[in-house]
Amino acid sequence: MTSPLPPFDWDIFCTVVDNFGDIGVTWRLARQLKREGRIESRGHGTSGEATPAQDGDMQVRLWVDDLASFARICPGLDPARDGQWVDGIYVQHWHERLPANVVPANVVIEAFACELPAPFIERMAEQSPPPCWVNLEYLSAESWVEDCHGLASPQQVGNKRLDKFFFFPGFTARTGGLLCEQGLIAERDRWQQDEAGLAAYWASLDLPPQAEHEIRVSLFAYESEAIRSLVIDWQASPTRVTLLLPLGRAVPDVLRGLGREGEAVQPGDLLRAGSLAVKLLPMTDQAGYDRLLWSCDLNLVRGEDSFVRAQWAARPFLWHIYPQEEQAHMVKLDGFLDHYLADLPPETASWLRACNHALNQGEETRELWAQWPQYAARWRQHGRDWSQKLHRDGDLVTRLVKFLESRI
Ligand code: TRH
Repeated sequence: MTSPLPPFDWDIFCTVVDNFGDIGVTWRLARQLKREGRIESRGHGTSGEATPAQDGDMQVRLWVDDLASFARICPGLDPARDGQWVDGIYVQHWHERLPANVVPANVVIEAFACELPAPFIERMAEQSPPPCWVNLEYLSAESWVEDCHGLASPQQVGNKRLDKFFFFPGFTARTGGLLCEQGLIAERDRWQQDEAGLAAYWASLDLPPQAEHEIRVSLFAYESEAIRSLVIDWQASPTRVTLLLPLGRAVPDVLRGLGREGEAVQPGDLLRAGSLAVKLLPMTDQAGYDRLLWSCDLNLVRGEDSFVRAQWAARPFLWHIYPQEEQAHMVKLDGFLDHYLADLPPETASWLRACNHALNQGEETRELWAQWPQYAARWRQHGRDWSQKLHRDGDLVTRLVKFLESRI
């Protein structure tokens, strides 16, 4: 017999548009809300019996339309099941038919403007009081975000009016901030200071400890000619470079740079050419990916969630932004760089901007990479300063809870 479901505190709806970002963000959000998402003025909290929630934890249900993609970053998930508990979160496969007698949670989040099912909205309107309804938007550093963050959009449902609130992640105090779990920064610091632990980590990937002057780079990006170009530069580098490469869309460009176009590769393979060693990695869960970012000297990241995690890694990173029509993404990239580079000397800032542009526009990197030794130390320090600055105004879940408390 299956156990009855508890009343839920949070419902999160996610459609997987493509890749792993939509599910990456919502899965991370779900787990953080479970631990840190208590809203003081409301909540049925922990009344469920046969559920894995621990005392004080919130009950969170995550609705996902594509469980196969989700399973790539969550090995514990069974894509064949309609409903299941994973890490204390109830994961519900979201398809056309809603489960019978579904009761909406106190707070309902639609991620990235995915449309909630009409019957579910009707159930929301039947609740008294109705749930808080939040649309969690994509992350952008553009200035208009501050004006739109927190706005309500009235929705007529039958004869009831429900407000839907727009919640924008962002980089300033007047936005919703960035996802960052409590304790993450301390855990990162411990990891980065633990030399024996780092050596054990590299050994677990079949790699020796990092040599003096060796550069370790992780690469999780989209297709780009700049990657082929960097791989050529790294082969000719005066110092050793090790590239950590999770299997994915950037692999063909790396192979072209190595002159091994079209070769079949698999996780665990180690390819050597000149000063460069390329280690192919499997995709891991999100915690494993964090550890990779924390361990490298430079991280090439993409989309939204890996981009944010690279900032919490406090190390140099380049952002391959999700491409949009008519180069709209370049405006967003520059919007971010305006913030990120604001405190750097102009020469360093313009080099860093050029590196990001080169990755995104698929340009030659030889002259830019040649300047790495000149800027690397300053950039590394900047990574730490930037992560501290971002953390100062509070993380997204703290801000979301405060926002909802002020509206209930
Ligand atoms: O995968 P992305 O490119 O995702 C997206 C989506 O395409 C989305 O539609 C788009 O709107 C958005 O980008 C901007 O990049 P992202 O956001 O970095 O997500 C990758 C996730 O995968 C992130 O949560 C980290 C995770 N990951 C792992 O868990 N393990 C791994 O080994 C790796 C490499 C990544």
